Amino acid sequence: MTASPVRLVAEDAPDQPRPTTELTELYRGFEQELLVPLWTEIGDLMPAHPQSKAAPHLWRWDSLLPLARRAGELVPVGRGGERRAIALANPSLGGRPFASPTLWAAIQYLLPGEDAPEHRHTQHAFRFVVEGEGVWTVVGRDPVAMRRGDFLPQAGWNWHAHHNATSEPMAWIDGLDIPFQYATEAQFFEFGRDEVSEAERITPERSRSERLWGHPGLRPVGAEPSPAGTPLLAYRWEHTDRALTEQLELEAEGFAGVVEPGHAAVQFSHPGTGGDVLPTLRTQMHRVRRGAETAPRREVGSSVYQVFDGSGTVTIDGHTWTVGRGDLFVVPSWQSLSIRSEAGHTDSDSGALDLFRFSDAPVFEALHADRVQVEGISR
Ligand code: GTQ
Ligand code: FE2
Repeated sequence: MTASPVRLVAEDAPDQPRPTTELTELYRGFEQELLVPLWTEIGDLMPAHPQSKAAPHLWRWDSLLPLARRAGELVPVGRGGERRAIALANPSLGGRPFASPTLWAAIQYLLPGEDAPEHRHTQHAFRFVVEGEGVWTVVGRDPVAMRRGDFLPQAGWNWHAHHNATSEPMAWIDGLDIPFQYATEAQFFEFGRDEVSEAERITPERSRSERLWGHPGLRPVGAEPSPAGTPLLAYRWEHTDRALTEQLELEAEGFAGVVEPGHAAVQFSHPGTGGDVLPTLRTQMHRVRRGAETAPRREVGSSVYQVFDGSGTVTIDGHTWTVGRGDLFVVPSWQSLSIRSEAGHTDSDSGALDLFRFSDAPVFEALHADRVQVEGISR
């Protein structure tokens, strides 16, 4: 890992005159008038490449889940706190509940019969389910079932609530752009109704959004979705899994389509625009064939990954961790990541390492600030 830049005391900045009484007085003058010269700050402000304040870090599902369960026993869910969500706090971000400078990642837990009350906010959000089922997330009064492998986006400013309609507790992960909107001071929030009617606490197999928008390559004529967020509220595992399986099959048959040898990936997309599902968040599912390893790659912007299935090792800027189902890790801006799929227990037929990924890439692309480097090749 590269050392973080040192903030220089004025006299130690490069090419500075010897300290004199006059110079000391000059700096005192700057301080009194609330002025800071560039030459003492430039290493931190304008580094040669991004020097993330965040650290790479791994959170183990086996540690998170028992704590979420315990929170289920001890902490009620209701108005005010709104959600029993426990956020990953990057060890280098001062204890703030930020996985990276832009990304929020949390484990949320809901007991049988519980309701997380209705609210809306400008922060864009999604749910991803690594295990279990039984919760319906109700977005714009459309109840959407959540099951293992499903990805459920929910664009900012939509009313939403969650209810557990079964006899089992359920945990899942939330991803939001909370730190990004915190930094840019762009947030709005509103409480919804305190109680929803019994008629709304229904548990349909298919949501209205899926019935309208969930048909591959077919868009309903006459529906005008907002380009700011996908109208499709659930991306089901059976489709994601099949897409990845068929990419790798095609590779084995000698046809193109994979990211790199042994590595297939799909991006969740807005069915009306083909762009990202959410304005600030990019979401993907990756599958690395057993025994394969991805080329070290660095990107502007940060990512959080959750292992969905399989096992292996991940190396982020020289730190290597072994990973298994449910484990979450963060890749800070411009730190290189490579993933190696290794033999281990899997439930799936593929025996591969499956990873869900979310990142802040759309922000950087919108600003033309995106850059990628793969094994020394710049793009
Ligand atoms: O489920 O609505 O993890 O509003 C953080 C903020 C989840 C949610 C979080 C939220 C939610
Ligand atoms: Fe919310």
